[in-house]
Amino acid sequence: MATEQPRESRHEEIAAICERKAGGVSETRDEADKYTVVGAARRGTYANWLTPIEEHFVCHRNDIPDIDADAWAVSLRGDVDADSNTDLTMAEIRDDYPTVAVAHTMECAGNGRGQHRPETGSVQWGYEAAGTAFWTGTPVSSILREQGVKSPAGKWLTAIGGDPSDGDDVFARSIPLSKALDDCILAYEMNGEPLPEEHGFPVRLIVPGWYGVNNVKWVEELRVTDSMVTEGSLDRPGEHAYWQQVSYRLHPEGVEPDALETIDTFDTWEQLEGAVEHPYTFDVNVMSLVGAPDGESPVTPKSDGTVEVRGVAWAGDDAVEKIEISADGGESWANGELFGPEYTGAWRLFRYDWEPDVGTHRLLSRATDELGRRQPASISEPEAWREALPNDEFPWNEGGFAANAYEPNGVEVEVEKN
Ligand SMILES: Nc1nc2c(c(=O)[nH]1)N[C@H]1C(S)=C(S)[C@@H](COP(=O)(O)O)O[C@H]1N2
Ligand SMILES: [Mo]
Repeated sequence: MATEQPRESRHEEIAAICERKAGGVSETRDEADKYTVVGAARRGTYANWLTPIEEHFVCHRNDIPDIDADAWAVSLRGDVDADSNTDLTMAEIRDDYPTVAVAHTMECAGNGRGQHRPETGSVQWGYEAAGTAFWTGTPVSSILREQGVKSPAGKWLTAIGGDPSDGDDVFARSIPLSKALDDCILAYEMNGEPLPEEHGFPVRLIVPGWYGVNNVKWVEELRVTDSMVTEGSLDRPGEHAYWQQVSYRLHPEGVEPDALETIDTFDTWEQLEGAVEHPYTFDVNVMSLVGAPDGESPVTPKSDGTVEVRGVAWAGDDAVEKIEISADGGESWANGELFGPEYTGAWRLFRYDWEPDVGTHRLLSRATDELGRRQPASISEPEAWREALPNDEFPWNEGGFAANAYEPNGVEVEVEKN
């Protein structure tokens, strides 16, 4: 299958992106040499709420398409008004609908894959494939309402990327129509700048709080359907369902998940708890990262003996309720304080006044969301599947998706005498 082939041009693309991003990102190891993957170069990215474009990770499989924005159109297909199987130009998308901005924490579903033991292959992300930006664009609901789409019950929206496939697979991803109508947008700006080409110029889907893969870049078609994309369900050549039904699903080693037309539970964690046998990566699992101290240089406590620990915590489209910090390997935990902007789908900042002794310590952060889900300690052995979560472990899975264990993300900090 084409998706297993290395891609020659990725090295050039990565070099060009790193140059444009001026040191804010660095290349991530890709065992299979397929993806364009750069991640935040420094832990300090996670000491701030807004991620500058320069520090925002990039992840995609095919070459960035060469696009003439004036000629670009987004086709509306499927279960929409028959006489308006329309193609929307960029000018129409910008001018004929309300303009909104949403804050969204983008996290690649493969973030943390590099923490799986044994290794899983593919892109070996540590924690650097996450960032929060403001995305400006048009509500999907405004566009679809005009097409006569009203009730989302049981329906799906499939977004198709215009990136030229390396083989014959189409980059198509389906999300429940209820989510699409709730808060998704077609975005054409990122942090107030025109969308950079590597982030989806001229237009991409933003699915607030859901894993990166759902946020289709270079969107050329939106299709309202009764089921998720399955093989042969799009009226175009090529393989349609690879990115929805084969890749980006959680399963033990050697398992080929069944392609499903629909599921009732989109919450990734609920699927993982058993609601869906081999979960799809939709909303993001609860996660946190310490951004400061960053471990790159020693810290000196202030005159009152404290060091401010600062970071970010997120839980997809659920709210973060609690953040805890440990400096003794998880033996004891102290509550940190959540502060700063509070948008559905974007992370919160946290802080904690740490009173360390002189010496070297490893700081851990652990978040809990409003539904009481807490980051597990570590990633399990490959054999554990349903047994992992009750043991405070994240289940090792063959594709290395959706990991949110806290131990692998700890930071070693040297504290000097003040
Ligand atoms: N068309 C298209 N959209 C895509 C991809 C892709 O390969 N093709 N990669 C997805 C994945 S896996 C991720 S993690 C996000 C990353 O978005 P970013 O590069 O803007 O950070 O884009 C998603 N959208
Ligand atoms: Mo991703």
